[in-house]
Amino acid sequence: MYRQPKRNLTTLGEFIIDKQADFPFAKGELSSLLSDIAIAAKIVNREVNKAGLVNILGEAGSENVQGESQKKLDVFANEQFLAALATGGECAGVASEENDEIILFDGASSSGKYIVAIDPLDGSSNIDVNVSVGTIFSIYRRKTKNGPATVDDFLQPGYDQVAAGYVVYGSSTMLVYTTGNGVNGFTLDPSIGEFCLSHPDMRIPSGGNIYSVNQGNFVHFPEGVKRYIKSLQIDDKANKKPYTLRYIGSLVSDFHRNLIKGGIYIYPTTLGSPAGKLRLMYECNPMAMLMEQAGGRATDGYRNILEIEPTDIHQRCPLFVGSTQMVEEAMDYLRQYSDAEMKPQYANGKES
Ligand code: AHM
Repeated sequence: MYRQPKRNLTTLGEFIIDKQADFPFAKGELSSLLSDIAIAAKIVNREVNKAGLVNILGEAGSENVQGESQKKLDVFANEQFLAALATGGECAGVASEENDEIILFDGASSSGKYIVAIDPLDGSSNIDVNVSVGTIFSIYRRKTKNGPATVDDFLQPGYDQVAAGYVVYGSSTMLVYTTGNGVNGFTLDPSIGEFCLSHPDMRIPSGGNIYSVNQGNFVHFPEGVKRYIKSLQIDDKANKKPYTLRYIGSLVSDFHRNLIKGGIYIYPTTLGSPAGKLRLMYECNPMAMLMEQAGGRATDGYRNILEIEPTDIHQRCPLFVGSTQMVEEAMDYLRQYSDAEMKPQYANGKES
């Protein structure tokens, strides 16, 4: 008789199918969508890994919607994710950092149940110096039932996300995702070409001693943020201060480290960017869902990120995300020291 050998390895594909069994009426569309994203991520990973070897570095000669020059890998990553989602049939359209307007798919995909917001290659200024970059994605059930999706299908608050995740192309490549039932991390084993479960049920420590912020902008920060940062730098051994500053400038990498070790990532409003720098729909919302699912917090300094009603697919938003105690302490400083003008300027739904 065949004796099945003990196998400790769970691939992402097996895990997704296994989880789908928890929902007897699920038709497997979300599972397929996640698998499509994972396949595109492997292709992007292959190119990121050889970025120094082939002639793929440098400007692609075009500008993205934010007026930033695009690197070739941004363009490549965008194309890969769009192609994977367009052919999968479950996704009706995509809002991408690289495209001014939403992209709507035709054929069978036009009636797909889901829409995706994505930053195909976040932190792309780090590519040509061999520093980790990432992909961030957010999945919603579309609101309209028939016909092509509309912009309104995309403008849903973060609490309506059905899944969110990121891929970090780092010293090893990981895909971390949630469908609202905890956070699980998978490391790509290049020898078999599979993401394998390596970080089950990820939980962020409630406190930490790492803070991540672009301190070069300190002079332009709200008073509350300045005072909070100063409070982390005092000599106070009993409270493990001064804390450690770690800032890669690649949201996915900074987030990933803080998720594992405990810490806070801050990108506040600044004098020059009164609504912050990061994008609500494909940077802040997915990270906020992941962080809440891992037991942490994500706010704009005053309110929960996931409650914000978006009015524009490329809307900006300040971000305070990480260990609950740290985020709440930062919010206390903002409430105490920052006057109303420094609140993010989209209170009436409009970014200024
Ligand atoms: P990008 O989409 O142009 O890559 O910008 C997003 C990145 C984040 O990954 C990172 O946390 C932040 O911008 C860094 O900004 P700064 O250079 O202003 O500190």
